[in-house]
Amino acid sequence: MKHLFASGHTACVGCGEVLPVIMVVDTIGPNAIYVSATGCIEVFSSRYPESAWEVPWIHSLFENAAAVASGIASALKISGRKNEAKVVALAGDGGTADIGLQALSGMLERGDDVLFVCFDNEAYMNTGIQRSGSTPFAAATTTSPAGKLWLGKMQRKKNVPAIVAAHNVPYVATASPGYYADLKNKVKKALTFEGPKYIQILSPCPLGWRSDPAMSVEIAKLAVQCGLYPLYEIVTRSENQSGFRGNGELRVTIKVEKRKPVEEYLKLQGRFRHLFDKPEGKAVIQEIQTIADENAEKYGYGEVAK
Ligand SMILES: Cc1ncc(C[n+]2csc(CCOP(=O)(O)OP(=O)(O)O)c2C)c(N)n1
Ligand SMILES: [Mg+2]
Repeated sequence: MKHLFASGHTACVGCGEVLPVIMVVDTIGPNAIYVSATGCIEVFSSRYPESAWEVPWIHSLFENAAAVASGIASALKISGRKNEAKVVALAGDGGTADIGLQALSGMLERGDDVLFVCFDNEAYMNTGIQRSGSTPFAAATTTSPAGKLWLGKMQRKKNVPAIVAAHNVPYVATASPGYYADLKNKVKKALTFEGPKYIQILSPCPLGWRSDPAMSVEIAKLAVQCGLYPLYEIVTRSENQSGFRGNGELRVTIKVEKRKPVEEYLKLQGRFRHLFDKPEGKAVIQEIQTIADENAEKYGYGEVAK
């Protein structure tokens, strides 16, 4: 099969971000126009004078992928060509949760016909692993280091899917490259709705997470299985092309009956190593377990398997 995102790109070995990019692009097919915010995706796909994109693609700024995508959607609408191409915005977690949040909120509130996909590698990776609003609690980054005063990031991860859902848009989902069928279903389903759609995909980064490049898919699975990255969708009361109408409730798509302890996920990543090396780390791991336990209660996941 010929991929619409071609080989020869410059993503790192084991990159857990290029993998879901390929999954998303192949699922959507050729009739789409893509907008990439500045970030790893733009950098590894478009080293001048080459491009990995076999479909129309525009690079925007770090902060305005949603605004550029809105403009394209409006242009298609006004020229009577809106059925010819889907408009898809791609951004990292920094370009979504932090600097791009204002443009994203505007796009959502106006109801523009765009699928916005956030590739959540949980830091600003392209510029050297700086913390973002989406970096999880206690992860070490270059701007939330582990040392005498700090044990990694002191704040919890921002819940962007909940912020998006608060705009009452047709479709919101989380996904993981560890669950390809689920990810594909969500992309397909999202595109059956007119208006703004949002999918946030966990994207393991061997460089920034200091993990084994061969383990990216396994880590993407473990995040779900320990309850730290629950997979769900929220369909609002809007109706899709086939007459399907959501009830606005959150639906868990990957159920986890027996949860893994968070240690199993954390210990594979150097960004959490200080929690195992320092005596104070034990209480922090317990705090992370509490976050997973709270998620389990909220999303109906089972107990931790002993
Ligand atoms: C206004 C502005 N500030 C800072 C930058 C530098 N910059 C480019 S990409 C980036 C981080 C991107 O992080 P993220 O959106 O998470 O994508 P990733 O690289 O992790 O895939 C930064 C800080 C910029 N391009 N524009
Ligand atoms: Mg990032």
